[in-house]
Amino acid sequence: MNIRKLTTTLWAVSALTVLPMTDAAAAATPQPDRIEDRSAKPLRLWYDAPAPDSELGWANASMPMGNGYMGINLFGGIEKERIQITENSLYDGGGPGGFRRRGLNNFAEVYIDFDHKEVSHYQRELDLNEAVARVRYAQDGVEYSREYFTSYPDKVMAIRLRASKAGSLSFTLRPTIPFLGEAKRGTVQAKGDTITLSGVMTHYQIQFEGQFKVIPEGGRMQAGEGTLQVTDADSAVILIAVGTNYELDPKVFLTAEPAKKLEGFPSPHAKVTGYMAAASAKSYDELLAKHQADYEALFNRADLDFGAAVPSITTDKLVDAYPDGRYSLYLEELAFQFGRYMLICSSRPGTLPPNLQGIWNVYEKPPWASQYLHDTNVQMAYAPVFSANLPELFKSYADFFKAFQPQQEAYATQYIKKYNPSQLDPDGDNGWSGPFWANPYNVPGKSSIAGFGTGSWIAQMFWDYYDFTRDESLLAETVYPVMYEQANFVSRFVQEIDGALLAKPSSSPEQKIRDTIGTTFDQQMFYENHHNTLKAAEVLGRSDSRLELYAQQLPQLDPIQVGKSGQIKEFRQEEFYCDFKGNNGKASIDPHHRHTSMLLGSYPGQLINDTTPAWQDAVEKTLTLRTRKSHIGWARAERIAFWARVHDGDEAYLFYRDLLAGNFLHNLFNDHRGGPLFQADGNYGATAGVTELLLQSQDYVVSPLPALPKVWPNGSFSGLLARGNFEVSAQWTNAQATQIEVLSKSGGTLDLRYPNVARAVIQTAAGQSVNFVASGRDQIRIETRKGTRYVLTEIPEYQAVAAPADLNLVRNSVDQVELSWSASPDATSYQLYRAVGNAPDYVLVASELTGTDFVYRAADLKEIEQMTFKVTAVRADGRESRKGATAVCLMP
Ligand code: FUC
Repeated sequence: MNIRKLTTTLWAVSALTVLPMTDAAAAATPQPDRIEDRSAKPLRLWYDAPAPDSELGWANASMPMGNGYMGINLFGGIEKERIQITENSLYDGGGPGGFRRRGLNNFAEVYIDFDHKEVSHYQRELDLNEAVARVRYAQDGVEYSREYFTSYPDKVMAIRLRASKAGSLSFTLRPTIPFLGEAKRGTVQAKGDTITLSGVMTHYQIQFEGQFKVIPEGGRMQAGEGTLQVTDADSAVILIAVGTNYELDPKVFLTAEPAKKLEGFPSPHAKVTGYMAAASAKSYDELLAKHQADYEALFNRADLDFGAAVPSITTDKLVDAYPDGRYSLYLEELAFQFGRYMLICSSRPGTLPPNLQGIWNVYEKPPWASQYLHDTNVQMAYAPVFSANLPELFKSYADFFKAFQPQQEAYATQYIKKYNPSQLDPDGDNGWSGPFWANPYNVPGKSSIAGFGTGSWIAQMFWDYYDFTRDESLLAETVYPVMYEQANFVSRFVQEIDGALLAKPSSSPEQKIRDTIGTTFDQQMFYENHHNTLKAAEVLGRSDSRLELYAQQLPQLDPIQVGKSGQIKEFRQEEFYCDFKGNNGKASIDPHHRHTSMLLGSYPGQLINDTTPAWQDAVEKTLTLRTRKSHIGWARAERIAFWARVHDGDEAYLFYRDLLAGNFLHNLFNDHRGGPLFQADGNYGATAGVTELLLQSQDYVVSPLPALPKVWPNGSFSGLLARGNFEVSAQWTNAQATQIEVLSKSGGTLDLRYPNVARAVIQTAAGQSVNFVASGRDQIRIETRKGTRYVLTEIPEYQAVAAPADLNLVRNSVDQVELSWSASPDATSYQLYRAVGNAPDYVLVASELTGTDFVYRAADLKEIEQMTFKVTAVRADGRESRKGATAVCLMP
């Protein structure tokens, strides 16, 4: 049985059966907050009162919807329903420059006035299973219900208003244009069954239009001044379509004169009229069915279950209870799904990508102008797009990028001329340089706030677009050219300094020290893109002229520097954690800064992974030093993922908890830093972070449950995506996987890591036996067939070996180090490793140590300035602890 359909039916059934709404009858009626009445878990936000009709109500309590063409915030008002519409191209570029521009504008405020006041049994809900919102209540023995959805295939919002008694539905539809004035002119006119709202946003000469069509059943309809009044109807459908004359075209970015950017593009009237004509030719039920099929094809791909019971309290109460220590598992599941929901609402092919506020903006001057910020925020919006199995949603960004790329190519030539003129291609073949912020009309080029690494970070998203989908034509046509030309820019931009090829100037996003050389942010991003470009060229069999140069440059890009505190340095000049004072010796690095850009090689990058354990330990050390002090939403989300990548699910979970407790509002919008100030990145990032706890594949080894927190001992997930286009599901009990399933969507080699996996029963879903090669006890390789599902069961239990702790060392002479550590309860012996300087991996230097101290001597010690020691525990069964006790040893 399809549970989504059942949910709808129950609403419909209860809508008919609760009448008359006496208390006794109401009690006997299936209430939608009772999970026991349903066959499966509903994912929904629900409330027993409308969202307050205020700015705060918008941010905190309204229910977001969207189809890429429009974002909706729905209040569910009784006397006055308020539907706020956002269209991501309606942008006011006026006001002072940069971030201080006025920015994205509120498209429309739509009201539906009802003659309802003293109502009972009020409920509103946003159902994530179907992407449908509902409101219902009773008045004078009549039950009123409303249903809302935004359809991507039909490009409209549809609303159905119903009453349980014929002839009792009366309302006035009243769309308005907010913030009319010099910057925005427009009118609202009603004629026949349609209201047309149209006007011009003057700065960029954006023509906008919205059409609102009312289709009543029974009763009468009358047009007023920009209104449609319906009286005594049985029910009614309202359809909404919006648009502007914006088109994604390089010309928009390359044209300097604001008023000329959209010149020549047709008025939106024909387009919006076409959407409306096509949609109104269908019945409401047809529109709904098409919407559900489209949405569910994306949403139902992935699922998550920590065994939460569905709470009987409203979502606002659930959110409020969470910081009080009532850590609802349901909220933890819901927030994961909500980020996926928001991405589906805000990032559809053919529409603009999600900006800082996704596709939801009520303001005239939104925070940071609702732009696209490329030093973390855009990347975070897309952080879950591949891993949470929604790869086609990246297309909206890929198309946006393509439109502004020519402008970035023009900048690239300017920057090479300015910063490294000897490398300039006089014909302008200098690749493209990384932007910082962008909006649908402008990309202003370099900013010393961010560093040029933003470009390679963008290219990394493109690489992942291929790497998770393994679509070779996508690689050839879309992905590779972006990567190759980014590497082109980088290969000309870097300068040889102290034997390395370094960015100059270089910044680490948002740190006060700017325009220095070779920050880890820039170097890591450059390295990853050079590396991945070479890989992509290999897949495609390309031999383009600069590939050889990229290969030569790669080792000199020197991406990782380990500091004297054992940290990954953020600045090359840093020695101990955050001690670099800038070029002038006076600046300071914020040791608890929200940005942790030096760790991007660990996440979302691939450079630091399980094959580079010394770097992994340096990441962990850095995270420990960065502490939990930052209360910025997206930064908390990002740290879930960082901790997941170093396999510490419990620490990662604390950031998830902080985020849900400290940043999530009643409608689950992420509050950036109080205010509330809504930023969508923390929502998308929460989903991405949770995904990293459940599945990783950065080193091309598919790793289910790599960092499971203790608080989720039992559960399951399904339909997450790993590199190589493997769709993975798992079930676990007492923190042990009981079943792992991998669907090979492109064929190819599957490497899979899980403790004791080599002793599992491995079959296809059809029950055929599977040939595999084991590499040790914990890793297997299967040459998969495309379309085949591989099922692993009877995986022998595994208990992790506890690591030793508190490694102390005394280097009492140049060639001798005395080490001691606290015992592991599991150890029968210990192993000692060292990693010299910036080495990614350790070398084993002593084993079968039975005590908790050791004197280490080595002939080469006197030449070593800095190294990291690590002690691990070995159990009687030969198993070694994954983590160890580490300490940095410096020259005395
Ligand atoms: C970057 C971040 C801020 C904020 C802003 C919109 O500058 O450092 O925290 O998210 O973008």
